[in-house]
Amino acid sequence: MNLFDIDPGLIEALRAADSVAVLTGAGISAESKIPTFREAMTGLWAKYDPTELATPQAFARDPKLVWDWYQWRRDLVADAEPNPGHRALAQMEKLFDEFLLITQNVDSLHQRAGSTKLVELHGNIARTKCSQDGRVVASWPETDQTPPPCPHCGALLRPDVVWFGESLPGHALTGAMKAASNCDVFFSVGTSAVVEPAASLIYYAMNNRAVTVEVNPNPTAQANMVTYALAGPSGEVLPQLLAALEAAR
Ligand code: BV8
Repeated sequence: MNLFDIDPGLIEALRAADSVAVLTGAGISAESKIPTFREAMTGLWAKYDPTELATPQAFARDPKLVWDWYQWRRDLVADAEPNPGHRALAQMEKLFDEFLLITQNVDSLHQRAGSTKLVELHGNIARTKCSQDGRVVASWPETDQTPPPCPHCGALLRPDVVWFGESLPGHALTGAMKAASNCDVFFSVGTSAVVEPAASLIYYAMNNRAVTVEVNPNPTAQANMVTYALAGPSGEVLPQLLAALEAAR
């Protein structure tokens, strides 16, 4: 993907924009060597379907299996570094009066890249909470029990992420919907745009007549309705977009 591939119309729209919203999915962390959600099931986990494993039912049925899966993913995330795509978005937030990064990812890589104007729609794998009262637990006594018991009430601890069938954090979803409804340019980066309600945020932007942009090496079902479909890896496309924007300012 070369600089000239980025349509001057998109640069013009960004130059004129007061408000930008960006939705990201697992694809933006692919170049940080974190497998995307559907690829995540490699090796030991190849025989499980993530949409089956990331559920309250799976945790009730086999809490150790689910806890161990998240431990495996925590280790993947701990070894990962933000990539140029994460860093470009951290820069982009400084260029607009209003900017919100809406991530479906639970890997903290946006925060580690320096993004501050951010909502996490699906929680964060680094946080652990009590499965009974939802209270976040920062530490617990050493135990050979897996999952460990909550130090406050003894119920099982679980990752502080949103499982399928669970509601999203109200403040995060409200903030995301507001940003999508009011933005001049909406980006959908590294997401297969399948999981709801995140996948519907683009419609709020379109209803507000925003310019919409997809960044994905594999066009999604939404590719034929966006204003610009940038078919490339976000770790290359976003830095080039940022360079073109800064050159035009
Ligand atoms: C809910 C945390 C209300 C856990 C995750 C309509 C309305 C409401 C709900 C539903 C609905 N229809 C269906 C539902 C139910 C369900 C749902 O959406 N099901 C799907 C399977 C159809 N939704 C829910 O349950 C949500 N809750 O709506 O609450 C409610 C309450 C009670 C009862 C009913 C409803 C909760 C959903 C949240 C689930 N939790 N994560 C964890 O991580 O373990 S979802 C998880 O999967 C991720 O967070 C992410 O959201 C999703 C994976 O999607 P992507 O991020 O897009 O990743 P994917 O691998 O799919 O795609 C990667 C993309 O990157 C690809 O396109 C690829 O081409 C691209 N790519 C690859 N390399 C690169 C790249 N792009 C750029 N650069 C690269 N280098």
